[in-house]
Amino acid sequence: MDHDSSIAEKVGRINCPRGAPAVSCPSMLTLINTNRMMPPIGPIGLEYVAEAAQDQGLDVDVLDLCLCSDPEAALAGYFSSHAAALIGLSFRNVDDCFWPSAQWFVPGLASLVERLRSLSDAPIVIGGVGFSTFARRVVEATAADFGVHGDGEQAMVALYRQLRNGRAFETVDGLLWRHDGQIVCNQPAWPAQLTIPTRRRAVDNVAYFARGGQCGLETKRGCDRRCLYCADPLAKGTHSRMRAPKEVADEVESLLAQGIDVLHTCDAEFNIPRSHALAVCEEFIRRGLGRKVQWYTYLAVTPFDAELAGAMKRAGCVGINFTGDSASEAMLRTYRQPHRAADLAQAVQLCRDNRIKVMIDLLLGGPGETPETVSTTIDFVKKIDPDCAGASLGIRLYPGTGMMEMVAKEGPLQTNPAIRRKYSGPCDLFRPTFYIAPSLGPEPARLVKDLIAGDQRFFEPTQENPVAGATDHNYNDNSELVDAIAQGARGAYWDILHRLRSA
Ligand code: B12
Ligand code: SF4
Repeated sequence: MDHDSSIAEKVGRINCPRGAPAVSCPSMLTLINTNRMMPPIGPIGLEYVAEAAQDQGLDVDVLDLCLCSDPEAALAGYFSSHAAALIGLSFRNVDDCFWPSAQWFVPGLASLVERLRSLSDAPIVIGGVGFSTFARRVVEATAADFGVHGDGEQAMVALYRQLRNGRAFETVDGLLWRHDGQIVCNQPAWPAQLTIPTRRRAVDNVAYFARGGQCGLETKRGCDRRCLYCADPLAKGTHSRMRAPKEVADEVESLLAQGIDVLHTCDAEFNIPRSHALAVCEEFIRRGLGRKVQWYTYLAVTPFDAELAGAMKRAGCVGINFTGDSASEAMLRTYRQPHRAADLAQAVQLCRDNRIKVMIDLLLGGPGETPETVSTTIDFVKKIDPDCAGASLGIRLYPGTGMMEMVAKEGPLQTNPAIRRKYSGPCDLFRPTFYIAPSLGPEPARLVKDLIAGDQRFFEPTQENPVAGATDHNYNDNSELVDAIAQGARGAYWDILHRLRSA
């Protein structure tokens, strides 16, 4: 379906008086989805922000560049007839975190900001999970007026109001703003209890379901663990912040009412904490949602037990992607994972017992990884027999993580043989920069492939010089997935790829 046939199709008007000419709304908050990766993932963060702003009485337009075949024409068309008071851009992915693809999206965002300056005088604010990982750097690189680190629902409304009246920007949680030529960064608030609108009408979720094969929803934000490499606690908060199970179930019903019945959670890990995961499942079961919806989720390997697995199955869970990382005792300790290889085996068995499909995400090549530890992991995973295992090779380095403290002890980044990157000049973590333990040799992907030895349950790492036609589990512009979804496939991408391979 081509959504470019008329501007009205690309712009979700969610709070303008019916029939009023658009230019009569100079108070408009215009929110733009900048993520055009295919298959398309709905901009759920932007949607929550839009509906929260609407609930606070703001006039909101959502301009979704992902659903346009010609974004430039969509932008020009929109701003020729609409006057925005404030423009908000969502920036989900700074890069694709996938070595050796290593695609960086900041230059595209900077060009978009520049183009918007030529179309509108409205101030520009950027937010999103990718944004929050590198907030100051993104504001600097794009010359945006503002940024929001962390939750956007309250911050966006607060910024909008301060722009209209008062300009007390220091009162807006998580705001980045300019003062006397400096960028000032307010602390994010990380509210303990999350209350988010549940309507899910601000973006065209039906189109996302048709083209993306599933839609997201969140049950919680943040994470209280500190896995060595992970930036989630920095971007989303250092504690789990929960939504009421009733609210989550209401949202599932809103999506079901639109014909969307395959979902993917957007929590860091659904089972942290376990009690909340169970409470969400119980609410789904109480409402009979388990018979109407199928959902996939990310889970930490522990806590996971028969009671939780059974409740998840009855609540509609059909697939779990475990943050397995490794099955080598040494590597699990290095990654600061609380689980052990035996927990992985039990997790797979519990999924089998409950007929839940199971994927294990591996993270190969971290500090101290050797051919022997990789071999231990791959052999163990083969033995415990999940449906799929993602053999990711190369760890994306983020400032502020334990990984960076560890890597710093190895000496300067610039001369560290473990660093892999596709750009020249000084090492800069803002750009896609990866770590692969040098002891895996000059061709680490080859080594991992040889150990996998053609086992179809594994998604192999991409080689540094990929051969034409090679397929992988990078979801960045993955035409295999795009085609399968167009032909009706639904589900988590690993499950769709697995089904394609097994066909
Ligand atoms: C679930 C998930 C997936 C699922 C998505 C399922 C679905 N239907 O949504 C799947 C598996 C498909 C997936 C795929 C990918 N993902 Co992913 N994913 C996530 C995860 C766990 C949740 C994202 C999410 O929706 N969060 C919930 C929403 C509500 O939060 P939010 O977007 O942050 O929005 C809030 C704020 O940021 C802010 N906000 C958002 N927009 C705006 C705009 C304005 C103006 C303002 C003021 C505020 C604001 O307000 C919102 C509400 O408070 C995140 C990690 C995380 N914990 O967030 C990774 C994450 C976003 N993914 C990531 C990556 C790299 C990818 C892939 C590129 C991987 C790949 N190579 O295949 C693809 C990209 C797919 C695509 N088309 O974009 C990275 C991005 C890191 C980076 N360097 O930028 C993350 C951060 C994980 C990580 N740490 O590595 N992903
Ligand atoms: S990898 Fe998962 S459990 Fe570990 S810190 Fe990140 S989100 Fe939390």
